Amino acid sequence: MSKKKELRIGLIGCGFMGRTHSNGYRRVWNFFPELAYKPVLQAVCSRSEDKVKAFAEQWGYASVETDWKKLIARDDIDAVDICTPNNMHAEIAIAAAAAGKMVLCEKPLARGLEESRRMVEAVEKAGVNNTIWYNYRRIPAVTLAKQIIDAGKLGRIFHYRANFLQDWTISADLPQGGESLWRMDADVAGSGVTGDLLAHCIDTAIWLNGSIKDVSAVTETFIKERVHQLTGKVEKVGIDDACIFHCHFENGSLGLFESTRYARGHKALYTFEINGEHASIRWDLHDLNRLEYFDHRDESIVRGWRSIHVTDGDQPYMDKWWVPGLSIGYEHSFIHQVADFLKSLETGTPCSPTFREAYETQQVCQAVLDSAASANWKTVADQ
Ligand code: SOE
Repeated sequence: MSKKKELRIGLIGCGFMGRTHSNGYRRVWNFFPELAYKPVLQAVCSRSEDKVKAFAEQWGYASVETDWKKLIARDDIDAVDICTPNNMHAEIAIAAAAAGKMVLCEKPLARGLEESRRMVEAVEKAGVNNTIWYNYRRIPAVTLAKQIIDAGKLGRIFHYRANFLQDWTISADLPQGGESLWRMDADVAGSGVTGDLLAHCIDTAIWLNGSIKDVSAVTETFIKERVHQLTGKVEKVGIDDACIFHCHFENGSLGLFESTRYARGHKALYTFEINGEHASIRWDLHDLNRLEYFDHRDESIVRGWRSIHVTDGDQPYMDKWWVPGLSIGYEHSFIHQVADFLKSLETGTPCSPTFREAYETQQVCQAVLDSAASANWKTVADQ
């Protein structure tokens, strides 16, 4: 008989992110057996009864709901996990917090700052545990980058560069809106690549290199009108298809960020490079177990970029997996996030990024969008 404490999960939304999170809940206790808490897949909710029943069967949820308000009202749910489109995050999170549930919410926190503020207030007022799924922090090579920077190995940091490139919206025939293409609909998503992709880059950047002070951005919407799936009419496209911004970090370094859904050949290429006084590091999602490191203090005859295959038990999270030399994948970052959330319940420390921490990413996103709209520099703290 298990002595673990149960954390009964109520998942809302069963799309792509519902799958990644469910996989995390299912696998965590096989690989993190020391944790005191064990997730229990108590209920899943989606408006379509057929869809939610099939999802529950596939992933092992004990029950289904078709109305998220009913799921939140249940007294056999401890934590609500929000995997809906962005326009539902605020309403669900605020109601869940008011009902005393812990809240885990898929990124970005919300569509904009007003919703984000209300969400932070709600979880803090209710005193419930909360976190946002910025999963890339928990890829071992990225976590190792954090350890290297915090150990001071790079020295003073001069440059932070990040890209997130995709190519899935190039066709002018692609409609906007509706269930599968809500990321193309500004009313539902809040923004385009800024909130969807750059938000990841900004979260990682703040975590690795500290706060961003001010930004100057340009955005472009290459295809101005598209058929809307819900209305059947040709409607103006409100999202940013591409966004480039540069910035000052509070530590004095310069940042350069680019994201687009129009980079033919790139499906999900997230990369970053950081250049410091003594050393540089770079990382690439397509080779996610590798961290590249250059240290100028190495003896000159062997100086060069080191390719660190992050699979050793001494490296972050890797003592939990196979044996040194064997790689893990994208899905493991979500398993690590579940493990860290469960650990945070045991230790009583917040699971980063909390809603409040993710609010700073929202402020940067807003400054970026405002800067692009006004063709002016924007100060993040003014948002
Ligand atoms: C968009 O295509 C997307 O799925 C994002 O919504 C995710 O957050 C990102 O990790 C991968 O790309």
